[in-house]
Amino acid sequence: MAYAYDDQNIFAKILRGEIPNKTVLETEHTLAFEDIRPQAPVHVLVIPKGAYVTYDHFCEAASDAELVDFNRAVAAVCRQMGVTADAGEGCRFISNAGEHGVQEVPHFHLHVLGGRAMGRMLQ
Ligand code: IU
Repeated sequence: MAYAYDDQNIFAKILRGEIPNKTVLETEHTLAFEDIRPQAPVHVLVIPKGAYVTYDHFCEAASDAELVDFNRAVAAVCRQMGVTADAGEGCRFISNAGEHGVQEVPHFHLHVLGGRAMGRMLQ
């Protein structure tokens, strides 16, 4: 099996500029924007500009430049939003994948959630 990317998904449309977004940060290979249904005071989605479906797909298929750019962008978003665990109160990173992960949008995205205590997820 190989990942098939649906270029009609909503984040592909955002990346093509067909749908507006509230951009938090943009780099060569990465876009970060506010989630439209925020689950916390800080709820930013960080996405690669490339056509990747899930986190593992991104890790498998992206170039080193894309991987580094994405991860540095995540760190920059956390700094910018004040949710690092050193200067701020920390945050939660989530990425849903596929059916069991209950992924709604089939373009890889990392949720950065902060600004409130998240509660324990794993027991
Ligand atoms: P998920 O990880 O695929 O389950 O989450 C998709 C997220 O994308 C979810 O938090 C939505 O609120 C968010 N979102 C958005 O920010 N803009 C949109 O146009 C749509 C979904 I559709």
